Amino acid sequence: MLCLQNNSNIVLLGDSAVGKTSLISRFDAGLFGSDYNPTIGKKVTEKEIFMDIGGKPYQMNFMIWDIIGQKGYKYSQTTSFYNAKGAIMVSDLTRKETLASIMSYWIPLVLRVIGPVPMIFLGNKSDLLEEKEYGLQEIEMLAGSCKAFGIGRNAHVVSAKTGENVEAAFEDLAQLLMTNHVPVKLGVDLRLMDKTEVNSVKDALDHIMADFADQFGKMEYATPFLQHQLTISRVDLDDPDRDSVKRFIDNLAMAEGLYKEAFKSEENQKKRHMILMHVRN
Ligand SMILES: Nc1nc2c(ncn2[C@@H]2O[C@H](COP(=O)(O)OP(=O)(O)OP(=O)(O)O)[C@@H](O)[C@H]2O)c(=O)[nH]1
Ligand SMILES: [Mg+2]
Repeated sequence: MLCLQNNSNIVLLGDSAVGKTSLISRFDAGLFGSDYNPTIGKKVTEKEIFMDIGGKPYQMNFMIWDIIGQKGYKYSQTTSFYNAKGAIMVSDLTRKETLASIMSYWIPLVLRVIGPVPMIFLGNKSDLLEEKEYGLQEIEMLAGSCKAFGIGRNAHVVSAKTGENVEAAFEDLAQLLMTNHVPVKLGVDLRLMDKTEVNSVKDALDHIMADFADQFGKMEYATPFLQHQLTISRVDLDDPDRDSVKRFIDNLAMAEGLYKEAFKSEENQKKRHMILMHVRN
């Protein structure tokens, strides 16, 4: 029988360590690891699912984007997901503040960058029963305020560790994407976004990474370079200090020197040090 196909880019968003990468790995490969390696830049996973909607077979081809989760890296985040068709908002059931930041940080960012696309809301780590700080009811309340972005089931309690509800959650998003009209983009000019909001060392680092990725072509290609340079410069993404970001700028310039003309990498280096000099803390 003929199968209707749909291709969709989707993005997982939520604070650091809520389990975005783990959910993708569970969904894609059925695997779970207890080590924590923060995601930097952007990684893409392709996965298709087959569904039956109203008696008709559907195939959904997902391109799943996993991006930097640290709050404050708005510019890098923005360049990573600006043409996503849907979003999975992940919070950690053992940390209530991660649910609050879906409302205060992640939804506003999505609305500003891509507009009101279908979203689903997951509370992850349901296996940690003893440490739970909230449950499905609170997630449903939050999801309820976003019903306008797609009608259907859009809240789940999940576990990347046990696999509970993980597949069902992705299927719900697929269903929302297939049955709801995706509104047109807001048309935000990403290059102009937040250029004036560089107030801290973290903001400066965010802009420097986004600028590097912008010149490199795409965030996903730039990711391995950025990751390596951040590691050798000993930058702590949660709380970057000025000296480590200076090392990062110099190391980036050295790396860029390998494939760019010398004057261009020097110009970049100067520009990036200037950005850092202009922030106070
Ligand atoms: N018990 C339990 N631990 C989990 C679960 N999901 C993720 N973890 C653990 O939580 C930690 C963070 O998981 P990640 O998947 O790396 O989190 P993330 O949201 O991708 O983090 P960033 O990339 O920094 O934004 C890791 O140590 C995981 O093993 C879960 O369902 N149950
Ligand atoms: Mg991650």
